[in-house]
Amino acid sequence: MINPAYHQAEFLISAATLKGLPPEQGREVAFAGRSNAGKSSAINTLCRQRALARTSKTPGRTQLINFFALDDTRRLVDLPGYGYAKVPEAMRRRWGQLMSAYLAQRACLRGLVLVMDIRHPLTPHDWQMIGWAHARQLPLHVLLTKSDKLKRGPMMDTVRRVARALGDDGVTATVQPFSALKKQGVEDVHGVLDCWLFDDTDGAADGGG
Ligand SMILES: Nc1nc2c(ncn2[C@@H]2O[C@H](COP(=O)(O)OP(=O)(O)O)[C@@H](O)[C@H]2O)c(=O)[nH]1
Ligand SMILES: [Mg+2]
Repeated sequence: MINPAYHQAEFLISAATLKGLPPEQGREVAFAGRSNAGKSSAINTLCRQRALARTSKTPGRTQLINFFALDDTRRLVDLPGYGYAKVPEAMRRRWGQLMSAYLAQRACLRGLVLVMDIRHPLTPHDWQMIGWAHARQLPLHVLLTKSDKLKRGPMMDTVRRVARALGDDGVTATVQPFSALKKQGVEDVHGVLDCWLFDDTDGAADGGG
């Protein structure tokens, strides 16, 4: 059973700078990935909404952090995409500063979902995101999306290969195939998100004081 909160997700705010972030209350989970990897499609699929996070065929235009509220205390965050060749150097630098600061400083951030096209995993920018998450021991879950593009054998080979590459690098992460198109792997992601956003059994304070 999928938590109905996802279905009720609503756009909250877009932030272009750290100053524009919503207050540090409750919990949030961020989605990162290169432009066109399928991040917005994944968020829409997970929330069972068609156009919550806009999906686009012309990537690289926006550098906004988009917040979606599940309820008063829980948010999904669509981070600006990266790796788009035509982005000017100054914009790329600005992206790096914004991402590294957000990932390092955002205390209510409970986990990072890294979305990678299963046909093009682990680009240098992906490793950068992984490094920033690892630096603060932020839980990491990898979605190898567009899994509908591969047959089952190559799909599972890629899942194992990515998991091994992360492990070899000393990174703790869970890895799964996902398809927004075929709705594959949706329940697995929800299991992870529920744990990060809704689970109270770890005794972690929820900013309630
Ligand atoms: N075949 C397939 N295409 C997908 C999937 N997810 C996203 N796409 C397509 O990939 C393109 C980029 O998706 P989008 O969600 O906008 O990527 P974003 O830039 O990471 O937010 C769009 O044309 C989507 O329709 C998927 O699971 N399977
Ligand atoms: Mg997007």
